Amino acid sequence: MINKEKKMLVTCAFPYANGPIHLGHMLEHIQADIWVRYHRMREREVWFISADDSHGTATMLKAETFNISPEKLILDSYKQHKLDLLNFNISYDNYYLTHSKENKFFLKKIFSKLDKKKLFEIKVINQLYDSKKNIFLPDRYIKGICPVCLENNQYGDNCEKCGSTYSTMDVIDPKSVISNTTPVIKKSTHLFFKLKKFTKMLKIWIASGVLQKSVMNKTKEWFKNGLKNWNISRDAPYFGFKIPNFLNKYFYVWLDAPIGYISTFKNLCNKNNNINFDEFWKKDSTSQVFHFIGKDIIYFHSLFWPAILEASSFRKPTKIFVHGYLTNNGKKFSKSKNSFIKSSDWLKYFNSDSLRYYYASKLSSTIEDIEFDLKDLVQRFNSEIVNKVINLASRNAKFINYNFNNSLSSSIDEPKLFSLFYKESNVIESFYKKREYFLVIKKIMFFSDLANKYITEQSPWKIAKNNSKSLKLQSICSMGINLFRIIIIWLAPIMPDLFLKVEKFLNTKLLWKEISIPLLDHKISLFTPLYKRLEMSNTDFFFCKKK
Ligand code: NOT
Ligand code: ZN
Repeated sequence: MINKEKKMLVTCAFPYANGPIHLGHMLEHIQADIWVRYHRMREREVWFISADDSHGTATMLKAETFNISPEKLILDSYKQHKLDLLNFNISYDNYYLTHSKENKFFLKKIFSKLDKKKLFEIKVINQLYDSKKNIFLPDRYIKGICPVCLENNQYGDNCEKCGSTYSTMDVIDPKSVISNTTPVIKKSTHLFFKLKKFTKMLKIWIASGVLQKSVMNKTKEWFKNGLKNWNISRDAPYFGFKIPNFLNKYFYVWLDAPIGYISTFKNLCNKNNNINFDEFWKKDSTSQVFHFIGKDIIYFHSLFWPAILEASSFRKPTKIFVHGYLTNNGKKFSKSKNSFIKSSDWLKYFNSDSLRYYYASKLSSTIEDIEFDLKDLVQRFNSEIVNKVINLASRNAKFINYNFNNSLSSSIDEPKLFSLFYKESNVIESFYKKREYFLVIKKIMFFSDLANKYITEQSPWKIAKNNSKSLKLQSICSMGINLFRIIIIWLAPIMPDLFLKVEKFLNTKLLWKEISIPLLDHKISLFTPLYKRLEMSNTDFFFCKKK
């Protein structure tokens, strides 16, 4: 029976089609997947979706460099990305793409609603234009000297050295990244969404507790400076959806990307008759919508997106969960030149649970960055998962398997210790709900130590020497296996592969709601090593190439 609490829709930000899925992306997909798996285990109705972000100048230019059409590029990426995510057990109910008929449909519908409400203004603006390549240059395709601190080689809209943001028009000695020529200034007509009109609504909405505190404080600065209307059009050549009745103009990728949350869900509803689209997206929906995003795209999700939803009479998100960056030596993972690991490369050397475990052990509900340290990961997986958790099973299983014909005892050796364990579930539940996964891991390690200490004190190997069939021996080892079972139920949202292996080993389904019921008079399977230790060898290449 599905539980009666509100239905949930959970999303991750859409990875761009123009690059591979890397370990930076995985931080978010894993964070969200753990949360979703936890709620599913508690029998909540939860739908989990994401998609490829197909459109934009970068996709178009990337396709050009490969000499293929953007359509081919995005389909190839889509297939690969979907597989990459699946290989990390990210349990999407639907992983779609924004270049879809559903997305076009909702984009047009929303656009025409906004247009009827006169929420666009037309403005002629100056923009930098690459006259060799015949293309208007997005900010990211301009490099030059920072107008604030005079640092060389900075992007067209912000300086990585001093952190200032500025208009591309102010960059000193700008160069086109595409052709390395000096761009010229050219006028072009654009459509601006009147974001300013939504200032009051957004202030109230943000104050209603939809954001973490630190994120909310960030938005205060934006309100202080006044919200600016938002350019939602782009000049041809562009890869995206065309704007109706506006010659040679396309919708900016950042307008159709969030609409992808709606259209990806719609595509899921088309495939599954048990889900009611309106129940999730109509204005007064009582279902919940949660977006997991990185801190670089707060502006889009806390201002543009709710304003668009309000204007087009859809519901707004229940909460937006923002996380920090994955860093290596303090630098953002995807940017720093020597720390770029594709998720498909990871799996050539390591299992997916190891990364999931490492991230969980560092993830909290804050927006602090998370430092990735491969040595630390290997060491923790080996000492915590292999030496503590798995060892707890192996040291007890061998007696149950060989001395007792796989049978667990008919009573619990130390009921008090057993109840001490399962009663801690409440605490672990609240850590999961609050996304304080590092606390989940701390607790689990504390209890793994406790379980191992119990076994060491009881020393079943000593009893076995004198009486290899003694009931006491069976009961101690069964106790060890039962404590292991609780630990694995707690770990399930984090380590789904391990969880499945243990279900086979214990020869039963492991359910959260049955955590307090021990396995007694029950036959387990033969124990086989669940995970080997990770080795550091042959991984040097991880940190030296960026494609
Ligand atoms: N592709 C974007 C990025 O920054 C994220 C798009 C988020 C998708 O990687 N949905 N929305 N909004
Ligand atoms: Zn600067």
